[in-house]
Amino acid sequence: MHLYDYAKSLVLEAGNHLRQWMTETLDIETKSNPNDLVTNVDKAVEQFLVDQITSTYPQHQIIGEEGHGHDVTALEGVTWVIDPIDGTLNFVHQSANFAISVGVFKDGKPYAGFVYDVMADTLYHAKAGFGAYKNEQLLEPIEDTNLAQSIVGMNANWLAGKKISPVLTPIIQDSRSARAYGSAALEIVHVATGQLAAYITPRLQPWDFAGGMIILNEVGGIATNFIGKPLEITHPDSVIVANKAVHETILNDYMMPNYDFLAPWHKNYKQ
Ligand code: 2AM
Ligand code: CA
Repeated sequence: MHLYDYAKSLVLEAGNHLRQWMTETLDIETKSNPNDLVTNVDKAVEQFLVDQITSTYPQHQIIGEEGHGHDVTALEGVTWVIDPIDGTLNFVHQSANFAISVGVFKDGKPYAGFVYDVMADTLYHAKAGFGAYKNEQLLEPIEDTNLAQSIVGMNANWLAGKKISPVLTPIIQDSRSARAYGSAALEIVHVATGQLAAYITPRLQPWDFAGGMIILNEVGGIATNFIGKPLEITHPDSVIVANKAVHETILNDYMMPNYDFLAPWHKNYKQ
């Protein structure tokens, strides 16, 4: 079977298991802090994906949120970047609004992206160079907007007294309104469908953005960090994803004037 078709079937199969497993016992643990949760289902979905991929393609590399391949630096061959549940807090508190996110890279270059909104049964998918789809529907290229007429995705926690709020608050003030969905992968595909004009967040891991970024590329969306550098799957980064015009406005008018504050912000990302 073709790698793209294999990956697409695998993501859907993982979603089927997930819907079944979430009806069984849920064990919740904390990770880095009391609000950073992981469940037995996150771990089981990642293990399922890893077991399937390694038995089919033993030579492929896998980077996964729940422990696989965090030390991967060389990107020769095929690399899968997996988040078994993006939006774990939504999974735990809402039993909805979370996604399985998978990005597949060949020699470090985007090959295919999948973001599966499991409870809505909506699969966003793209093979690089062949367009992006929401289920069977081809997505149109996204249109430019003005920030003043744009809805911007941003998690309100970043605005609530955090050091970076002086940089981010003016963007929200100058936009039409802000929204927060709680799953970076879903917010990125909402930019790809045009439902959001931008999604901005000061820190994401590669598995949060890898799948969505490949889908976004296919509809002409732009993804960089806060100082205009491309996102890479070997390290975490700040993220601006947006249509071309809004991306340019956010980067040039709001981020670059704060360059001296923002450049050191990224230093401790490469640990
Ligand atoms: P998660 O659910 O897999 O943890 C919430 O705003 C979004 O940001 C989710 O996609 C969440 O992923 C991600 N996220 C939350 N805290 C994060 C952190 N400290 N670093 C990177 N990503 C984070
Ligand atoms: Ca995640």
